Amino acid sequence: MRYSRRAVIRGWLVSGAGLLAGAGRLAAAPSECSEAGARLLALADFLNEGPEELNKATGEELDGRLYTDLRELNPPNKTTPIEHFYIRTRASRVLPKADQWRVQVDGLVRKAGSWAIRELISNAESMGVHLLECSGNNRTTRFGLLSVTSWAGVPLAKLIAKAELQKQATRVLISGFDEYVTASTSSIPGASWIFTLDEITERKAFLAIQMGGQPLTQDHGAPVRLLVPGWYGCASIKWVDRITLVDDSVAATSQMREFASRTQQDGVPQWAREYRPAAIEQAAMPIRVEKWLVAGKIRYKVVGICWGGSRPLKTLQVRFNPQEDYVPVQHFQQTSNDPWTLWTHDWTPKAPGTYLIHVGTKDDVPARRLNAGYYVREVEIDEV
Ligand SMILES: Nc1nc2c(c(=O)[nH]1)N[C@H]1C(S)=C(S)[C@@H](COP(=O)(O)O)O[C@H]1N2
Ligand SMILES: [Mo]
Repeated sequence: MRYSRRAVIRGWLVSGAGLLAGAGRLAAAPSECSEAGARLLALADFLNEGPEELNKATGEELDGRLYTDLRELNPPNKTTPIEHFYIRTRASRVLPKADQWRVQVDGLVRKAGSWAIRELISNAESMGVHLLECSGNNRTTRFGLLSVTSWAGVPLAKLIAKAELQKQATRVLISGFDEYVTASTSSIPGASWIFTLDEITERKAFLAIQMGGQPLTQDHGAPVRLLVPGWYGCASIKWVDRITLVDDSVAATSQMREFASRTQQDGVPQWAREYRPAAIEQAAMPIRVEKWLVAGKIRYKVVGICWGGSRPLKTLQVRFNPQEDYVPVQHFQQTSNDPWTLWTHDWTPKAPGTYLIHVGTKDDVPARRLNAGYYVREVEIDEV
């Protein structure tokens, strides 16, 4: 199928057919089909994924969330609108003011000191487009704890180097402001993570002060947050107020222990040195199933993403229901692992019914969640 804008707009206007759910709320048009007379009829909604409201911040402080509506993602635009970027914890009601904020640098350094926000701003540079995914992202949140945007900030390695490390310094503890008025039902307060100095350099971790071309919002960690590209969000500490150089003898933080199983550790590591990098392994899933009328026939088109991992995939395959065979995803080409890559696949189901869509790869790469069926999504097809 090829695409044109007019067909979609028409398709959008006639939407409302049987399996349509939520499409009317979408601001962005889905992919566009230019075959003569092609018309988008509806979006098939994913089943059994929980009733969460999308693209809207709810709750407060540690229990505050915003789930991104991934169905809106549409090429060539590959980023999440900034007001729809997911939020895993909302700002504290007692967060100190930005003009008094300082980021302290201490521990095993020769020049302990601190940075004011305006000093960080004047050292900020563009940091590129990066994906962030919460390690708790799953079906019950419609996989909406996953977003992409552009970032600006200061490389963490640069700040650390200015403090002049002592010889024993091998790791860095990043801590964020974490005092709240309300008690949480879902999270343990106390946000900090420990990295090796090599991890900081390899991942090009940075202190972000801008996202999507705008100053960070409080919910996203203003006045300053950490971003570790390619790692789960739990390591990207928000409201950073302290950078402490430490050695190999330090214990894992309470935040690291809280997220041990979600970042696929063996048990709950006691020491930072036993903790494996919280890197996102190769992942992929459908984000939208479009129902089209093309030359009098019903056609479906699956739009999806792949992300995570550390080298671009050669193969991506998709299977509809466990009884069917995997087939190669038709329109897939990956050049980089961060941010996500969009793919599409034309699909003609044999009969109405519910289908489990499983995306996988034949490449030999770490992909535990993907291979375990963690990102499988289910759709109902009402006519073929
Ligand atoms: N200080 C602090 N930083 C934090 C958290 C937190 O609760 N407190 N949550 C982490 C988690 S679990 C995730 S997934 C990301 C989410 O960042 P976002 O809300 O800007 O998307 O922030 C991380 N940084
Ligand atoms: Mo998270």
